[in-house]
Amino acid sequence: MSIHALSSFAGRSDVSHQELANAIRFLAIDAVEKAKSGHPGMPMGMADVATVLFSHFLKFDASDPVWPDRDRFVLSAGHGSMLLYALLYLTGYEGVTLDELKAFRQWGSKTPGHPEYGHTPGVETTTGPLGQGIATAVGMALAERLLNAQFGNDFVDHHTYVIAGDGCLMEGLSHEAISLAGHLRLGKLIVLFDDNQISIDGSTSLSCSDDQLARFKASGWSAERIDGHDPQAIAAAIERARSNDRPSLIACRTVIGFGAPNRQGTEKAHGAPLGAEEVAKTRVALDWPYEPFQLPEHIVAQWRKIGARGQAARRSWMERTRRVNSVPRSSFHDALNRKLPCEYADAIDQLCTRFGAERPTIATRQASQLVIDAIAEALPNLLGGSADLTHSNLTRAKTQRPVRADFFEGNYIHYGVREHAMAAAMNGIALHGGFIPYGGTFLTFADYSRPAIRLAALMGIRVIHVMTHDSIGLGEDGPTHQPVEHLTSLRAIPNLLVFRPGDAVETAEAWDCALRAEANPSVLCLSRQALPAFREAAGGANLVALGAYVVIEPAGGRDVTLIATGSEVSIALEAAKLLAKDNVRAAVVSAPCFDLFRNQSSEYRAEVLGSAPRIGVEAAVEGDWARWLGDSGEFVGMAGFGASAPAEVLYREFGITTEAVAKAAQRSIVRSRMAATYA
Ligand SMILES: Cc1ncc(C[n+]2csc(CCOP(=O)(O)OP(=O)(O)O)c2C)c(N)n1
Repeated sequence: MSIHALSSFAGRSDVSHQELANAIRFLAIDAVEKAKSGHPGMPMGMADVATVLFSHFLKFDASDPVWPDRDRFVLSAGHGSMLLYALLYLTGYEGVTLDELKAFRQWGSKTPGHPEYGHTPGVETTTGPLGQGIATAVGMALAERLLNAQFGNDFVDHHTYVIAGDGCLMEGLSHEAISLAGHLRLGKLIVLFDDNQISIDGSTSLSCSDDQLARFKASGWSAERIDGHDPQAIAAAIERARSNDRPSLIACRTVIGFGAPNRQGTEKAHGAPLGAEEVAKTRVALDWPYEPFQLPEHIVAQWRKIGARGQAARRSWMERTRRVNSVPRSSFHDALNRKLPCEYADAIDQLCTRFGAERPTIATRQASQLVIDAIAEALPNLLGGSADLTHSNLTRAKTQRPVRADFFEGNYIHYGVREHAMAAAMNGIALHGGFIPYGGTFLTFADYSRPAIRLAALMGIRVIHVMTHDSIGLGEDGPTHQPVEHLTSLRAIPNLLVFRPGDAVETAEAWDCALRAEANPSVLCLSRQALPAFREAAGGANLVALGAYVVIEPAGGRDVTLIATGSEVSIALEAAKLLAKDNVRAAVVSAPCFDLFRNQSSEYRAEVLGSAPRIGVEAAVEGDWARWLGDSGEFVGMAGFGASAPAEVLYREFGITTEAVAKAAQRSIVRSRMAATYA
C-alpha cells in the first residue's frame, strides 16, 4: 500500500500528508519507547485515517475543547491512546505538551495509559474497556439529534466520529449499540473501523469470521471498505458517510504497526515497544530522520493550523446563536447547564410534603413513577428510558413521548432489551451535555450494565439507573430475577451512589440526591412490592442525603440498634415494637445510602450507630454490613439465592421476619453483656 500525497487536503503544498501522519506515528513510537510500555501498532496503522479526519472533516477548535457544537471524536480503541495524545499535542490543546507526551503513562501526567475523561482536555470519554467507546458514541450522536430537534441547526449540528478496532466490534456490546444506532438512524454517527485483522492473540481469523460490513448493513447502517492508507480514499469515504442519512461504517483496511519493517502486520506491533533496533529501521523505512520527540517546525506549524481550522466555525456559531432571540438561547444554555432549575426544587418539595401527609402504602417503584411525573415538566432536559421494562420499572412520565427515528422531539427512549448499550448510551448522553439521562431495568440485570456503570463512576458523570424488583420481595419470578449480591457488588464501585429507599418520602429524597449529584452516577434500587410509609417530610431537610438516620430513638437510651434499608425498614420498625413488649429499647435506623453515610462526620455516624449492639436487616447477602455492625452485631438477610414463591412466603422461609430480627437483637444484647462481663 502506498501513501499518496494529499497536498490539496493538507492545505499547503510543502507539508505532505505523509509528513503529517508520520508525526503522529513517531510521537506514538517514541512515547511508548520511553514509557517502556504501551501500544504503538494502532496509532501507526490509523495515522493516515486520523490525519485526514482531523485535517479536513473534524469540526473542532483546539483553543476551546468544550465548545458545544464541536464534532465529538471518540477513540473507542482506547489502547491506542497515543494516537489521541499525539493529535491533541499537535493541534495545540492547552496542557497537552511535548513534555506530557514524554511522560506517557507516568504518575501525574496528562497522558495516562488509556484516555480518561476529565483528566486530559480533548478527551471526550474514558475508553479502554473495548466496545464502550462505540456504545458511548451512540449516546452522544443521539443527544446531538435530540438537541437539534429542540434548538435547530443554528445551535446544534455536528457529527460523532469513532475509531474502533476489531476488539470493539467483537464485544457483544457493539452489537447492542449498532443495532440501536441503526434503528434510530443516527446518520451523523461515523465509525472508522481499524480493519487491520490483528488482535492480541494474532490474526483475527483465529477467533472471528464475521462479515462486519454485512453485520452493520443488517442493522441499518451504510458500510464500505477502503484502503486505510490512501488519503483520497479515506476522504472520499468520509464525504459519502457525511451525506448519508444512515449511520456509517468505514472499514479502513490498515496495516498494524505500519512502517515497522519486522513488526508491521503482526500482533508483535500491538502492545509493546518496538525496541531500539526496530525503531531505527522504521525511521529509515518512513524517511523520518529526526531524533525522538523532535518534530520539524513546518510540520508542527501545519498541525497547529489544523488545530485552529475550526475557529471560524466556532466564532460563527457564537455570533449566530447570539443573534437568536434570547428565549431559545437561554433555554439552550439552561439545558447545558448542570444546575437544576428552581421550578424543580418546588416540585420535589411539594411532592415530599404530599407523600409525608398522605403516607401512601405503595411500592417504591410506584413512588418513583410519581416523582418522575411530578418533576418531568420542571426538568425539560430529563431524558427517560427503559430496557424494555417500562411498565415494570414505571419509568415513563405521562408527559414523556417516545423518541423515534422520525421523531427526535421525544424525551423517552425505548432502549429495547439492550441493558448494556442503554447504560453506555446514557454515559454518552450525559457526556454530550444537554440532558439528565435515566434508564430502567431490573436490579438483577445490573450485571448486564455494570461495565458502563463503572465507567460512569470513574468519569464522575450524572447518570441515573432506576433498578426495580430489588429483592426476593419480587416473589414468583424466582431466583434468576431476585438480586441478592447486587447491592453489595454495586456498593463496591467507588463514586457510585447506591440508594435503597424504604418508602415514598425516601424515594423522592433519593431521586433528589441523584439529580443533585453532578459528579456521580446513581442507582435507585426500588421495590416491586408495596411498602408502608414510615416517614413524614422533614420540613425541607433531605434525610436520605445523610445516608443513614435515626427513625426511632427510644426514651431512656438504647439496648439495641436495628439498621435496615428499603423494604426491610418496616420489618425493623415492627421488630422494635415487639422488643418493646419485652422492655428492650430498640432504636431504628434507616440506611438508604451507605455511600453518603460514609461521607458524614465521625460524630454524626457515631450518633446514628450508637454504642448498643447493632442488627442489620436487608433482604440480600451480608457483604459489607459487618463494618456497620461491629463484633457483637448480627445480620438478618440472605445467605444464598432466593426461590420462586409469593414474597411473604419467601420472607418467612428465608427468616427475614419481625420475630427473627427481635430474636437476633436479644441474642446480640446477651452477647455484648457477656463480652462486657468477661472483658
Ligand atoms: C473489554 C476488554 N477486553 C479485553 C481488553 C484487552 N485488550 C486490549 S487491546 C485488545 C485487542 C484488541 O484488538 P484490536 O481492537 O484489533 O486492536 P489492535 O490489535 O488492532 O490494536 C485486547 C484484548 C480490553 N481492553 N477490553
